[in-house]
Amino acid sequence: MISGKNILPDTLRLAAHPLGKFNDVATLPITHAEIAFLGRSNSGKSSLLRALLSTEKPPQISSRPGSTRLIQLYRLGGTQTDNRLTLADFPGYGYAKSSAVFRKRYEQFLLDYITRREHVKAICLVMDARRSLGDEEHEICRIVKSRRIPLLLCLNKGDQLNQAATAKLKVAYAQNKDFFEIMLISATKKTNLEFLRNYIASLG
Ligand SMILES: Nc1nc2c(ncn2[C@@H]2O[C@H](COP(=O)(O)OP(=O)(O)O)[C@@H](O)[C@H]2O)c(=O)[nH]1
Ligand SMILES: [Mg+2]
Repeated sequence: MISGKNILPDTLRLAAHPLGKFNDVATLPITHAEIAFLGRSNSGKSSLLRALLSTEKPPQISSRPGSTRLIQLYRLGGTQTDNRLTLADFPGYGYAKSSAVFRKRYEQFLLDYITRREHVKAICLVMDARRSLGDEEHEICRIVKSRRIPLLLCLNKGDQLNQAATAKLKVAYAQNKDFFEIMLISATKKTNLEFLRNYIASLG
């Protein structure tokens, strides 16, 4: 697991152009290469993208779980036509108030995305570091593995863990082989984002 207190300076944020918000996989524009940010609602996906990207319409952060239900796309580089990596901010799953219909729809959405989009280069799973991997996360691991694309785990809100909890977490994930890389980060404090930033930059 990659952990540490290094803060990503704002000057290193990646320039990105917002491509818009989309309802479902079928309406997404064709892209050249893509990385998607998935995770439970409120885990900090949008905060993470805000910390990594410099863009005129940054993803909205909400303390109210389940408020973003659309896929929001960003293209690296200054303009819409740059033939570079696209980052997809996904809506979250698993919040208590969501209807069964929406949960079902989300599951389909994720499956569609992971199985149909040919140019997905990597998936980044964002999880509150205080939670453990649950059924949804194991399901995501299974689906992503079947496509043989790298799955990165961002354990977010690391700023909320004390030393003892951090040490425990490292032990808990030491033997885990499900992920290409595991990072203990804080999206709001912008700590330990260097690996992910460089990884994204390397994809295009
Ligand atoms: N303490 C702490 N709170 C965070 C962090 N990242 C996100 N949050 C908070 O978690 C809530 C949900 O964040 P958001 O990015 O909207 O999550 P999303 O639903 O996964 O997109 C907001 O209140 C954020 O301020 C973090 O690294 N540390
Ligand atoms: Mg969000």
